[in-house]
Formats: sequence, structure tokens, C-alpha cells
Amino acid sequence: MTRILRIAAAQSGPVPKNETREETLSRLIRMLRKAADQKAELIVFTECALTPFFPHWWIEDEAELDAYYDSVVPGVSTQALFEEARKLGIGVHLGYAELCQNTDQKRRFNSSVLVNQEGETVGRFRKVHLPGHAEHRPDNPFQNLEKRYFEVGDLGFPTWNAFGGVVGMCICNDRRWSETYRVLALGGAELILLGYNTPDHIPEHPELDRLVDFQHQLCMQAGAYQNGCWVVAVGKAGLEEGVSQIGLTSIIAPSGEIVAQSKTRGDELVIHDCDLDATTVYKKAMFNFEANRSPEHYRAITEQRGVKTPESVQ
Ligand code: ING
Repeated sequence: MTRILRIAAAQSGPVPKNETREETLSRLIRMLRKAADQKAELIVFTECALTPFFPHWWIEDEAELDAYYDSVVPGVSTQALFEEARKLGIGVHLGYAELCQNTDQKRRFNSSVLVNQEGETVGRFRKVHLPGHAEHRPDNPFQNLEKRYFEVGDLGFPTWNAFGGVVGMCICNDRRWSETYRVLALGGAELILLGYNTPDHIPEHPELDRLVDFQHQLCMQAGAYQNGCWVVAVGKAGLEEGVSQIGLTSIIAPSGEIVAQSKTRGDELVIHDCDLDATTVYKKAMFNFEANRSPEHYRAITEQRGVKTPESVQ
């Protein structure tokens, strides 16, 4: 019996600062209902889907900063979304800024949660690769203060049996690091879900601006192919508080092919029937970790590393 999973990648357009949480949530619920109309079984929302991507600006007031975080998701602030999803029988991936408050300290993470079709929480992830900087760079047109507003994720790259397969998550910059996919695939991942907020301008390296779309796709296509995984990547797109962000929400097959992609930079559903058995030829033949890759292979390489390169090839 083939394992077809109909997935809706729910790209968010800009979330303005003056949009209320209720208005933002109602936009997500609108996409959820459209996904249900098309019989989707899982909807994937983006990174920090509940708020503007506030790491793009300098915030000194702690109460102002705290307003962008949620402590419990699913919880009171997102109940309308998760209740509707349970009623519709759709699983949910949601990225959000997580505030862990215990007696003596506040901990902050860039997080995502996976909830199944019965409304049960399957698992959580906390972003590991935090790009950008911790200090204010007033000369930049916008900031990327994830190192100031989040801690490095402390949950690793877990995988879970869900939706008829093995599922893992990562967030935004994690997708650019090859080990993200390999660690998830070593954990059995067949499907990797992620959200991102990716500006189309890199203040420190404008020479790379022309490659932003290409490199966004390159890292995920390679990661999907080299690890035999589906990758569902969902953007927060469009001009958000002066920051122009790419769209290109994509569903990528284990072959590395982009099989579905957004066409706009607004709220947009990208839906695809993902055959989880399409991972098999890659996991069992092209990239068979057990047969073609082992600690012995790498021991040989490291031992060679001790060998001095002959003069002739230096
Ligand atoms: N954002 C960006 C990302 O897509 C970035 C940061 C932009 C890195 C462009 C490199 C090039 O990784 C987040 N939120 O990680």
C-alpha cells in the first residue's frame, strides 16, 4: 500500500506590526480551511508564523520583546487554530517564538511544533543554527538579531513516527547546513518540515543578493537528494515592515526536484501528494547509509589525512 500524504505548504505574506494576533491567526485559519477543502492531511506554516519577524529590528524594552513570544503552543493564544485543525482532521506544523518562563529565568527559542490529525502534540524543535548578530548594527537597513533574541536550540534534531512515516523538523538557517539533513536522515527522517524568513538582501554581503533565490533552493534540493527525504519549506514572504523577503515556498521530492512552488509573495497554499515510498530508491540504493557509508570509510579518510601529500601534487 503506497503511503501518499497530501501536504499543504501555507506560505504567509507579510505580518505588519499593527496587525493583531487575532487577525494573524485568522489568516492562518483561512488557509487551514482552504487546505481542508482540498483534503490536505497536514498543513505546514512558516517560521514565527504568529508575528512579524521581529529579529529584523532592535528592541530594548523587555515587555515589548516578550509580546512576540508564546509560552505554550498549542495553548490559549493559538487555541482557535488547533481546535479548528482537530475538527477538520488536519495535522499542523507551526513555527513560533517560544518563551520558557520558570521561577528564576526566562529562556527564549525560535521553535516549531508538530501536532497530528487527532490534535495530539507529536514533537517540538528549537532552531540550532542562529544566523546574524547580537549587537545593534544601526547602519544596516534591517537587523538579524536572532543571537540576541534566541538561545541555540537544546533539543537536537529529533524525528518522530507520524503521518504514516518518519518526520523531522528544522528552521530557516538550519536548512543551509548539510548536517541538518544528515542527522535527521540518520534518525530515519523521510519528511523534513521547515519555515523560513529570508530577506532578498544581505546587508553585509550585497554581492550575494543575486544568488539568494538560487542558494535557498540549492541547499534544500541537495539535502533532500543526498538523504532521500521530502522537504517542505514554507516562507514568510513579501515586504514586511520594510524588509523584502523571498517567497519560493517549495515542496521538494527525494529526487531533489522541486515538485511544487509558490507563485506569489502573499498568503498562498502549495499542495502536493507526497509519496513517502519515493524515498526508498534513495535510502536503499543511491544513498544506502549501511552499505555505502560507515565509520570505517571515514576512519580511512582521517588516517589518510595524516599522509603527507607528495611534492608532485602540492
Ligand atoms: N534567515 C535567513 C536564512 O534564510 C540568511 C538568514 C539570509 C542567511 C540570506 C543567508 C542568506 O537563513 C533566518 N531567519 O535564518
